[in-house]
Amino acid sequence: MSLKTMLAASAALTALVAAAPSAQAQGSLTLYCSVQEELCRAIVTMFEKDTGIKVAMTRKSSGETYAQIKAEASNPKGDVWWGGTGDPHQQAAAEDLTVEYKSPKMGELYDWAVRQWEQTKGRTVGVYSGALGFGYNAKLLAAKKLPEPKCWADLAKPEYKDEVQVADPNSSGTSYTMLATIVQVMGEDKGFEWLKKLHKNINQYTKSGAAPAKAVNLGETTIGITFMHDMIAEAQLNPDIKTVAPCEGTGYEIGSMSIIKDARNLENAKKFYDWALTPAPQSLGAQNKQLQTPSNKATPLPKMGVDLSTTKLINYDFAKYGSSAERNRLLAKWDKEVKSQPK
Ligand code: S7P
Repeated sequence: MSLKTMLAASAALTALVAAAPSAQAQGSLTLYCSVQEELCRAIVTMFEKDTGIKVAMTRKSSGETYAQIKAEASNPKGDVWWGGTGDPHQQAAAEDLTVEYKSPKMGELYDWAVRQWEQTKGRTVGVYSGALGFGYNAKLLAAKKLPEPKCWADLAKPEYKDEVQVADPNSSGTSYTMLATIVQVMGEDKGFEWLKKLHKNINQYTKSGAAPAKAVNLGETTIGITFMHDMIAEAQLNPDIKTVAPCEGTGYEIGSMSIIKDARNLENAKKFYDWALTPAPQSLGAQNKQLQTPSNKATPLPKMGVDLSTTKLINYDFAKYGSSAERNRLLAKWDKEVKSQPK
């Protein structure tokens, strides 16, 4: 190779390196992610590619992530908490575990996402929403000669003994949404009576909220209580799965995002926050069979997702059920009066 060719090649290489975002130069970000693993990974890959910022990601359920951030409060290790139900994000905001931030992207979001931000004085913002429901494996139901459940009330009937699966509300945001929904639909006394009867029908309290949908698909349980979008995702793989919007009406989540207080990589946390509110990353849900409704108005709605405008939703009181006092009280009551009871 001649000297001229070598110099030209070296100049081209220098230009290429300067143009590509370098992970080294852009620094890093520690992300706590509370949706399903596939979507967490897809988010990380796209963000690293778009920005050159290297991401260390941990996936945990919503309640678990909240507990981790609280436990790490004197020495925070995470920068951003992305996804997971809104209630524990609200609790983290109320307990000063997360910080206020106003993204320039706020104007592009649906009102429900902005309301989440306003209610927490700027400490958490809506990234998607989704309605709670349940689903069943129609083949198993028919084989067991069981009637089709249509309402929350049905799930507590004795004929469904050991046929229902739901997550533990301490670890799972999905299941806490169920607990808060039932209390709002039935009133607290009747709601806890229902939860005690349901307890007799539960074959397993899982750690993760979406696990019962996978178990319905595999035939490990006849009925599973999850967000409807998680059940629909499994129904795409197994046509025997039927998804139900409960007849009494149902609660819903504002899946949220927060910046952790004393984040070590605050500037990169803000970059991630702004980026995560744009349509390209918000479209990754639909591409990864995660069918929540994204919060940026310009993001296409997932084709198979739940139309929230036609679903019978309750007027979920996010301020009350996301408050520390109420969430702690309800979980402690559920542990004492429901989970610890014999079946
Ligand atoms: O699978 C997506 C999703 O349903 O999971 C999130 C959930 O909080 C994480 O699971 P846990 O119930 O185990 O906390 C929801 O926010 C999201 O829609």
